[in-house]
Amino acid sequence: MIILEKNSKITVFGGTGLLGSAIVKRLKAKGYQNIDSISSKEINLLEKKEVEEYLKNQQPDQLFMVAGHVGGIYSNMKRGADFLYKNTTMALNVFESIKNYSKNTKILFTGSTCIYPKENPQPINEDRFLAGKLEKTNIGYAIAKITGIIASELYTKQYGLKTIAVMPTNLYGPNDNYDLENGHMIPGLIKKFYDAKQNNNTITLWGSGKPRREALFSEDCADVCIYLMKNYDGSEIINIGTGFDYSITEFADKIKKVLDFEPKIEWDTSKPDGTFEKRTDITRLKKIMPEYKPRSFEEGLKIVLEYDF
Ligand code: GFB
Repeated sequence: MIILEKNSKITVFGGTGLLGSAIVKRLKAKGYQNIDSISSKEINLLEKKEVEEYLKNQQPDQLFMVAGHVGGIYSNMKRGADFLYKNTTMALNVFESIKNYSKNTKILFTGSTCIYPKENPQPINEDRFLAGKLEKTNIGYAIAKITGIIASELYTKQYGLKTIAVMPTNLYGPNDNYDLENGHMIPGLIKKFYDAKQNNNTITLWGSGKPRREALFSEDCADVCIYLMKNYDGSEIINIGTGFDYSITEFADKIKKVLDFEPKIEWDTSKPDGTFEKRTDITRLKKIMPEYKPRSFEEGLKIVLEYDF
């Protein structure tokens, strides 16, 4: 096992994103001092030469590979080819470059719960990986993440790389993307309700309101990633979810309560519902990290409102 020490040389690819910035913040809070947070402006992970150069020179002890081209359901649907190409290329560039230039680096690769089939017994356990047909709205992203997971497995088997792969559920938190068209549902709802409260507007939400989602606070996910980097070396993928989910309508009700504002809501049913439900089974994670206890949505929401609004 490679030990994550306080003076370990740690790189975070995607360090300015939602999860990456949370990992950097939590690493610093835990006393890690030697952290290199890399954004796409510094190193373009689509350019293999840039990735190789960085790894050849830096040789980090640990690498959190949390960079990605991400977005909500609408953006995934409209630009599926970009999601496929960019996420696949970034993942493969990183694994191949690590193999060639920095073999002692331990990598944590983040997949996503959208790698699981569209239909599943709930909650979804990790054995559902590759067990059925995928949801169409985000198939490009899902296939790219599946490629990354398989790369993690095969590069370990063939070249002895030190990799672990985790599957975070839907995340939200400080520093989220509040773009109403391209962002995810949780930040989208928060922004719509917040703006409507300022202007006393009607709100338009998408779909039927019936699909169910988990919502994991980014810093809770970051704590798990750091814990697993330190304590887990297994080859099995691990869900990072909450174990509890709500319908979109229930999320809207919760945001209403916290903001103390009751707007008129219209539903745009021309927009897709996507996967109906994807509650994660977190038994495997709890066995490794018994103290894991994700915070409630209301608690996380209050922090986001303070930080981002
Ligand atoms: O977070 P989200 O965009 O993506 O949530 P997924 C989509 C669900 O929320 C659909 C409903 O049922 C939408 O109809 N929804 C309601 C809204 N109002 C809104 C709104 O204002 N904005 C948005 N965005 N949705 C993502 C994948 O899927 O899951 C990602 O697209 C990733 O690639 C992530 O895998 C974990 O949850 O459907």
